[in-house]
Amino acid sequence: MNEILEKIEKAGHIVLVSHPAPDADSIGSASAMYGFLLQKHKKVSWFCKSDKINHKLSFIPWFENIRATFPASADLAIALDCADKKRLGVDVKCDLINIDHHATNSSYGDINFVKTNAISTTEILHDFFKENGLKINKKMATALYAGLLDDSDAFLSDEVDGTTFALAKELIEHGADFKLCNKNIMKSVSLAALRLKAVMLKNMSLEFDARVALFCVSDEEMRAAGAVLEDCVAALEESLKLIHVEVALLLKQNSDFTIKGSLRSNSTFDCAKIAAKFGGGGHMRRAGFDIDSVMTLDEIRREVLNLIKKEIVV
Ligand SMILES: [Mn+2]
Repeated sequence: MNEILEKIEKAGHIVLVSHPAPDADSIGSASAMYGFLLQKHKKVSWFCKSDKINHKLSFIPWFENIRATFPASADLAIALDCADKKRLGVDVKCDLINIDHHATNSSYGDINFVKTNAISTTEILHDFFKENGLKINKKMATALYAGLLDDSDAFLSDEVDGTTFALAKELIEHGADFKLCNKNIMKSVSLAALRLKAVMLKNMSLEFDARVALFCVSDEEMRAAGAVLEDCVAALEESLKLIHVEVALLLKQNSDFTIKGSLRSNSTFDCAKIAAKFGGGGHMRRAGFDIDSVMTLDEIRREVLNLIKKEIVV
């Protein structure tokens, strides 16, 4: 039997882990696994260290079961879409299975099921269910589709090819409610997100002959808009549509004055390489990092821009 299925079989209480400030892929993959474990009549919990999870994702099955406290009685944890141990948001003491598609994944699990060529973690899970002859019900299919839709940038990203559409077709045949996913993930926006976008676009600066778009967002601006990190990312990604822009950088101040950095690119510029210099990670075209040093936002801005300058091909 597959070693992951063997671990699941033996476990008494399984906890699924989505990363803090989760996206549709981390929630979707955990949700699909949740559905599978319910079918197997397993005791299952779902942990995510975030006090405010993007409400847009609440349509994903079993979302209401997410908890911010890690259950002490769990004897097996399964991390979904978490590139490194820090992303778990908790020091996991029990057995740990790491299922992910990030190129920077540090193989931190007891079992590591990492496929960096997968477009989403939900693609890995779909293949896992399929190859092991496991039933994908409608709810699981919808959850898997949500991750695929979001991580493929609504089938617009460069990694998309025929297999992506074939996967979408298969999930729809399993009953995935793709219209519900479209409506919630692609076609809905909160008032907070719109208000924050206005502030961000107004304050955006263009660097290096307009090849880099830079956003600095203070905690005060976040609170005034009532926005969450994902709202910043939407405006960040939009700036890549500007004709000369290749790299977009966001430096967001957290309430404890630490800084969250997010990078996006639409060229061969390697975001993960820059993020790694600050202990972060991700993919070539999207990466992130956290800085909790005593540096000010201004100092961090200068340092990151210097690194970008060195990497950007002239
Ligand atoms: Mn992902």
